[in-house]
Order: sequence, then structure tokens, then C-alpha cells
Amino acid sequence: MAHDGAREVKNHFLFEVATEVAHRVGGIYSVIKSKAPVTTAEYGDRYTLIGPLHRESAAVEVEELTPSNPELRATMDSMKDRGIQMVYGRWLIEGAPRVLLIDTKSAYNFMDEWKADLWNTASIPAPPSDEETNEAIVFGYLVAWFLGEFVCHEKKRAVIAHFHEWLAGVALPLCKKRQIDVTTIFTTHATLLGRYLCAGSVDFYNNLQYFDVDAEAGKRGIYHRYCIERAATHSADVFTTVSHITAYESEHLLKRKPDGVLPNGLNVTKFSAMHEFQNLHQHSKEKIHDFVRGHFYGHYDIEPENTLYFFTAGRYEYRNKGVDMFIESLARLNHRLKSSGSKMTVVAFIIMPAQTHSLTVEALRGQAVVKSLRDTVDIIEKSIGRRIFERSLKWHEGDSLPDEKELITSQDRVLLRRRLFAMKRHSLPPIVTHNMVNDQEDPILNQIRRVQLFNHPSDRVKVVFHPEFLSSANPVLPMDYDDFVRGTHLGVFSSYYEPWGYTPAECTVMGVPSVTTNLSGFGCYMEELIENSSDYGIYIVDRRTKGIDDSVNQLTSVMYDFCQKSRRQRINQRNRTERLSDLLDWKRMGLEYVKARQLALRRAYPDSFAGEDDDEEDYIPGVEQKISRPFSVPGSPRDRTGMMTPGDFASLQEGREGLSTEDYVAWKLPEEEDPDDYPFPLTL
Ligand code: G6P
Ligand code: 1S3
Repeated sequence: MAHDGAREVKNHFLFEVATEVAHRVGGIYSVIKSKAPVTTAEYGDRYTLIGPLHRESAAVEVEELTPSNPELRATMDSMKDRGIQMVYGRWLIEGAPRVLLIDTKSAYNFMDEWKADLWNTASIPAPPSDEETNEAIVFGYLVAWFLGEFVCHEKKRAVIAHFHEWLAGVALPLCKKRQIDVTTIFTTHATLLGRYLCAGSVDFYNNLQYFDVDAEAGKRGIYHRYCIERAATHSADVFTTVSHITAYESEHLLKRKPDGVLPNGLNVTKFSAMHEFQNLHQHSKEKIHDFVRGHFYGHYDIEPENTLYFFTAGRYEYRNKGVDMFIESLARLNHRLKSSGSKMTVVAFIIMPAQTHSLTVEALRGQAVVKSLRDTVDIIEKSIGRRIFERSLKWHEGDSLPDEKELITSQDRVLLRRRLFAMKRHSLPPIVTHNMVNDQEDPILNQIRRVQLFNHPSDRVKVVFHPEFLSSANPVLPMDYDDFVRGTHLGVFSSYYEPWGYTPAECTVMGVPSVTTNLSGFGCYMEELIENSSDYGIYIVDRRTKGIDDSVNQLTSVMYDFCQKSRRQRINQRNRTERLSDLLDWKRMGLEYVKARQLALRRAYPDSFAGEDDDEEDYIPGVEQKISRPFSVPGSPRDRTGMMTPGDFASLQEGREGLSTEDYVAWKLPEEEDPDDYPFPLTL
């Protein structure tokens, strides 16, 4: 929508609107939080994030401030005068962006009026019982109200409002209908229909163009939500999504071709010591060993030196996140390891929150008995030390040396025996660490039962299902997620529906190899960019052209081959994986956001760009150059590519006048090192 052109595009304001501002629910929180440093670096206090107020999380995440901008203050005051409560402040994260959190409950008295308006102006129905949609509507009306007021106070400069996901999208058709003088961007991180259709047993990707979208939404009781999502998509000046695969999906299910792809980045931490991440791996792995010792007590036939930790994690979407395939592949891996007589043990963790009552007594007991054993051994160790010392003091030439019979007293033996008896166990080590609300019907547990991975001593693959997000305050597995990931050897994310997929990307920046699929945004992104991504610890399973059985076999082979690697090979591979981090850094990825904003300004205020080239319309071209195989892989050319940015395969235009892109760096693969030069011992 072109506006009257009176606003200055230079030094424009940016509002980013999402329901997960200072409130973690899922992936969008990761996007806006990790992106904050680059966006605040570019905008300073011209950037404000807007979200619904959740008092509990705001109390810990936000420090309240009075806005210094008079137009913002005036806007907030006028809304407060009408009874709307809000909190403005600094989000206490890196980058410290300003946030405006609006209390939707303080506007619920307007809900019926707004629902009627939504129906009259946009023909979007709103059933009374869908609370999530009620929230989305009230929040959307509040945001439109805010933006409308703000541009009445701030008359000089342009305003960009960038909305994430349908839940924050109701304001988009309102901005358009009311002709509010802002330019808008809508980024979808998934489509509602895509998520629902994939969760059922539908051949989604081969039928994308044939779905009767209204009927499918109606059948699933989400027609009204779908209407909001579609209205948001079509009302935005610029429509984007997070990956090419979701761009294709959006085109068919939302009926608008995205203007470009904004892949998700991460805020990459660089350690001053190059190999610090390897040391951290070792340190975190020790903590996982501690958990395993407790969990498997009584059947502890595991040698830490020959044990590999695999894991999957994420929101509990059994089929979409590929847990079905992971478990089936683990069963096949178990069979292959057993029949080849492998000495390796794989402990596979599934970290997915489900409804639980509490930790199981057995899980707590496991950690407790091992702790008692450790305490007892410590006591015995100290008393042996004391006795050796005393005995040595009294030693004369010709005396015999102290032997072990004298050193371990009968009292020590009794103590130890008592601990050993406490460790007797008649049942197998449990699969799940918590009491599940719906144990009998839980899809993960049922799949594990079906493939009979019961942690039997003969099994080379053991399974632990932790149906709760990790936390260092947890008494059984006291580790935060990042620490845990660092300690593992391989992340496995065999998703069927995954618009982007932060989990494998997080593994990459921590130097942990991972498996993903060519149905995930991240997998496709890496496949496009890297010639032989498995050399870099990015394994991509084909779920697009292969049947499910072949895909399962491929995943099994990836895991089996990984088990054949020597420690030295694993260390090398982790180094290569970690070297890809810069590729995923917001410093680079954020450039696409810059381009999207630039395009939004150009569309709304074309007069401000008069005289410049107008080639904005090219749509998602392909990658021009790939990162070649690593130097250390024999027989590969060393034709490094330089200067690659995500813009090499997105459509949006480079920042021009009024936008500086100097914060964003071009990416170059770091030099490969000789593993023999590592400043730490390689324990082979
Ligand atoms: C890191 C540590 C090494 C350790 C290795 C174990 O690289 O710096 O000291 O030997 O991890 O690797 P692994 O793959 O066996 O866990
Ligand atoms: C979505 O969250 P999800 O796990 O439901 O958004 C994330 C952030 O863009 C994305 O990484 C993920 O693939 C999507 O599925």
C-alpha cells in the first residue's frame, strides 16, 4: 500500500510484534531474543518490541522504565486513560531492547465489540470458546489502536511494524482497513494448516497444491484461525517466512507467494580460547555420565569410554518432530550394533515436555543410591589415606609395606556391602523419568514398547525419555539445556514438519554434530550451502524423495556409521561443525531482515526511493556457490567461497539509503587447523 510519501524513511521507527516477547513459549522467543543485539545495534531506541503482558515472566525479564520518546509516552498515556494497562521497559537480555507489554485482560470488556468489528470489516468469524483466538483478537486490536495513535503523534518519520505469526497478526488487516500510516511485514514461522495436516497421516508435500484449504481448515475446527492467518498474509506490505520449504507451503496454503525468506539466526558466543567448546563438551559429558550412573544403577553395564549420547528435543509433536522415525531407527541401530558385536553403547535421550505428575520415585532413588555409594566410597577413601599415612609414619627399614587387607577395615566392608545391597534392582532401568498423566496412550512410550527398547542389559541402545524441559534445578538431571547439548555427541531431529528447526542449528554453534532432514528449513538451508554437509557434522536424511522405510534405514546408517568413528574422528568433526557457527550468526542472517524492512519502506513510500533501481520483485533465486568439502577430507578441492550472505538466495533487496548494513558481516569459512596442534590431549 503506497502512502502519501510525506514521512521520512531515514531514522524510521521499528516495532516488532509477537506473542513471545519476554515470554517463552517456543521458537519465536528464540528468534526475537537472539536477534535483539543486532537489531538494537542498528536501531537503538527507535526499536520497540510489542507483546501481550504476562506478569510473571515480565517480573523477572523486564525492568520498567518511563519512555524517553514523547510520542510514545503520549500514545501510552492516551491508551492508559481508556483503562488499558501496559508495562514499558528494558528486556533484560543481551542488546537490552525496549519492550511494550500490553495487558490484554484490561481490554476484555471491548472483546465483543471488536469481534463484531472483525466480522464486519474482515469477515473473520470468532467462536466464543477459543481462548487462544480471543487473546489474538484483543491483542491485535490493541496493537492496531497503539499504532494508529502513535502515527498521529509521530508525524514526521516512517514506521515499520513487523508481525510474527498469526497469533500476532490480527492487527494487520486492521492497519490496512483503517489506512494507518505504517508499513507492515508479516513473517510466518509455520502455517496452521501445514502443522495440522502433517500431524495426521497425509502425504503433505506431494499434495500441497491440491488441498481444499477452507474445507481442510473447517474439518479441523480451525477455520477462524486460518482466516486470521490468511488475512494477515494478504494485508501485509511484505510477506515473508523462515525457509524456502515453508515459502512453498505458504504459497499453496495461504495463497500468497512470500516476498522473501528470513532464515533464523543465533547469537553466536565466541570463546577466546579456540578449543574451549571441546573442554566444555568433556565437562558436560561428565555430568551426563553422573545421571546415567544413577539411572542405570543395578544394570550398569555401560563403559563411559565407549558410550555415546544421542538426543532429540523440542515441542512434543510426535510425528512432526520425527520422534516416530527416531525410535524406529534406534531399534534398528540396536539390532545392527548387537549383531556386529560392537562394544559401543548409545544412550538416546528424548527431551519433550508432556503432561506429568512428578518425577518417578525410581528416578529419584537411582540418583540417591549412587550418591550414597559415592559418599561411602569417599569416606572409605579418606580413612584408607589416613591409615596409609599413619602406617607410613611408623615404618622402619625391613618392615613390609601396608597391604590392602590391613587398609580396608571390616567396618568399611560392612558399610560398602550395605550400599551394594541397596543397589540391587529386580526391574530394568526405566525408560521415563516422570510419572506420565497418560502413560498408556503416550505415543512416544507406545512406540518404545512396540520396538521393545526396554533398556535390557543386552541392548546396545538404551533410551531415556525425559518429558520435561531440562533445568539445572532438576534433582535427577540437573543441567540446563545448553549444557546438556554440549555434553552429547549427536542431536537427531528427523522432522517431517519443521519450517526452520532451531535444535540442529543450536547443536551446530555448540560444535555438536546433528541429523536433520530435507523437510526442515535448516536442513535445506545447509544442504544448499555446503557441498557435503555430513563432513561438517550436518547429516541430512532424505524424507522428501524416499519412502519412510528407506529414510529410517538411512537414519540408522548415519547413526551406525557415527558409532564407528574413533574419538579422534569425533573431535575433528566437532571442530568442523563449530566452524560453521558464523554461518548461522544473526550478524549475517539479520541482513535478510534489513532487506525486508527496506522493501516495506519502498513499497509504502516509493517517492522516497525515486531514481533508484526498482528490481524488487525477483523471488527466491538459488544459491550461486557452495562451501566445498573440508580440507581434511581426502581428494576434495579446496575452492573456498568467500563473501556469501544469506542474500545469495533470498529475494529481498539490499539496504540502501537510510539503512546501514555495516553491522552485518560477509561470511568466510575459517581456516582449518591441524588436529595435531590442538592444545589439549587427544585421549584415543
Ligand atoms: C573433548 C576434550 C577431550 C576429550 C574429548 C572426548 O575434545 O577436549 O579431552 O578426550 O572431548 O570426546 P568424545 O567424543 O569421546 O566425547
Ligand atoms: C516454529 O516453531 P515450531 O517448533 O512450532 O518456529 C520456529 C522459529 O521460527 C522454527 O524454528 C520451527 O521450525 C517452527 O516450528
